[in-house]
Amino acid sequence: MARIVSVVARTVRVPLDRPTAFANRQVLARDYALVKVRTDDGLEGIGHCYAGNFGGKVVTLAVRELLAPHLIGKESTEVELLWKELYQEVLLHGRTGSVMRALSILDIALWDVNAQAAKLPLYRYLGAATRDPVPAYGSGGYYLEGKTPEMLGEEMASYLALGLQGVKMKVGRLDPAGEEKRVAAARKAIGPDALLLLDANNAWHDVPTALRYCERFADYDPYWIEEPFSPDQIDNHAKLAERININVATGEIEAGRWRFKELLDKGGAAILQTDAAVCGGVTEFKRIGAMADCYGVNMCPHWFHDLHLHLVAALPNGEMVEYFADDQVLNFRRIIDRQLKIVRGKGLALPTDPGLGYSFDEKVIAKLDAEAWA
Ligand code: SMN
Ligand code: MG
Repeated sequence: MARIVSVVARTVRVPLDRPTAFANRQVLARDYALVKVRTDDGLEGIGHCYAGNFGGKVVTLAVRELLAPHLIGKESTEVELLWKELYQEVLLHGRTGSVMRALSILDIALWDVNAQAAKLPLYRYLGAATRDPVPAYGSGGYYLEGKTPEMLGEEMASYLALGLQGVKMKVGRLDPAGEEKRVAAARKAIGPDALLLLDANNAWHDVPTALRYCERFADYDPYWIEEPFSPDQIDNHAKLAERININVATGEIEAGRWRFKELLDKGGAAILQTDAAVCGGVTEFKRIGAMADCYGVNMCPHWFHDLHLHLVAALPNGEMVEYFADDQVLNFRRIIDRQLKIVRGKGLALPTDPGLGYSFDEKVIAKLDAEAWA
């Protein structure tokens, strides 16, 4: 039993070395909102989320103004109760988006501090569903000036060479013929058997357009097509899923178990990519994961491999982690003090340190901006 004695937050902006792009957005810098929750037994849990090119301060403000005051003096192990109370606070302000991200990262920090108190790595504290390394795919395949399909193919092959279980690339920025060339080059480079995943990042608005792309992609045997439409277009997801022989995966910017239930009820996703830092924290991720299992749907959470490794390893329907091999796309890697290890051909090694098993690298963070913890 431990009481929460302090909650602090700050925003950190990490510019990309080389601005990059996916279907219909450019990435120039990444804003991260960070929190630290301290308890009276001297332990500190952390939480973090991504907030786009410039949105970090919106999340940080929601933590500071709306949610943190509510946690002070509360018992940290009452995660379900605290979630319910924080959810009451977010109702007026955002059941998805920045305010839900604020709730999510506080919830993550509570799970981190509680697992530390139990002296268990988070996945064990959650009830370990495996003893083995966690399968992971190498994620990338972004659009860069001058990047040819052959160069994309080399990038994809390099992830397999690390000993990962599959690869993911972006699609949806070029016309269907241009995209087919990219997908063909990726398949050629990785061989016939490796998992190839395609991420459209909400590229399309209507089913006929999505079909024009997906029918071409089908020849290259992709395992999934990710986020073909905006998350609000649940019916479109379901209609597309009925028409193609590629699994539809989505969920990285969706929040709350109710919307995931609607998505599953309508047949809009064969794989969920729920992100604990977006959907409502570890508490909500567990609920969504258990519900998805009833629909025969596995969890392949969205990025932050350091966090999501624990959740994939803790759920019976946890399938794969999205892994970023360097600090270019997931430049969050630069601001923490530990990196995961790959067990060749098997996946990511399970961590042994208590809690999440990593902390923020304060020295690096201090150099990135002038904002203080508050
Ligand atoms: C993605 C989007 C935003 C931040 C990181 C990664 C991408 C993915 O959609 O699925 O990797
Ligand atoms: Mg994605």
